Amino acid sequence: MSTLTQLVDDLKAGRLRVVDLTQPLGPETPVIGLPPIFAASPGVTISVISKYDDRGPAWYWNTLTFGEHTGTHFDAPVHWVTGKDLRDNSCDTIPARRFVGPACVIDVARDVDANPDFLLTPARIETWEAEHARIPPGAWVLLRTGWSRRRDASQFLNVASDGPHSPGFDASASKMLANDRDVLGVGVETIGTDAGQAATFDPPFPNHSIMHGAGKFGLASLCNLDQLPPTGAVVIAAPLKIVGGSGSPLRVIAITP
Ligand code: 23J
Ligand code: MN
Repeated sequence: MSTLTQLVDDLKAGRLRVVDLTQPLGPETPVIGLPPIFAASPGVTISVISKYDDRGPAWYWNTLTFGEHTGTHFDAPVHWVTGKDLRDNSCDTIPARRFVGPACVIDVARDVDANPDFLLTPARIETWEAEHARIPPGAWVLLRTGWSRRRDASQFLNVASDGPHSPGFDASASKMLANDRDVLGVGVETIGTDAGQAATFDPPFPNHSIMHGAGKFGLASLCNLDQLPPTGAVVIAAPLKIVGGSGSPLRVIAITP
């Protein structure tokens, strides 16, 4: 039997499952708040073109307005200045092969419960690798923080007087994953792939800076990571083919035992 015949059979028999790692996209979707000196991204607007009415008697459709980096979304290398001159760095030019890879799920939810500013370190990645396997080239590394349990926008954004507080990556961990492990990219449950306080880090937003400078991707606002094993799932994360696009909302699908 071919691999794909086996895949279809296993899905049908329930030996494999499809897990949706995507949050709903709508007017309630929270948007990232950057320091006020920077331009803001708009929230989601959905307006009806027609709905079985005099504007279109037999059809319903909407116009959508939102920033490319809204809700569950993909970050392309061209999103960051460090990736602006790389080849195939935008949503329309990245080869589709690079949207599919094995998932390595690193569970730090308990650490994040104790410290919302938790940062993943190389030591923590090595501990995970000692327990599971070395992160293979071309993997999606998914940081399971439990942050998607925060349903309420104010809890999800977690903004204090000194800015947002949410977990992310130490710069050294981003370098290890991008350069030494050659991942496809990283995925997170938070609003962006950098920690809430990352505007104050050196360099600012180190995960974006390092990942995109190395031609790697980001996935933000994922959910249901608690339904994935540490290894063994395959993730498909294919953005809209926006010409020159820096990112896009997308449906992220995992196939898992
Ligand atoms: C622009 C500036 C900073 C950040 C971001 C965007 C994102 O998180 C994003 O969605 O890429 S941190
Ligand atoms: Mn983004």
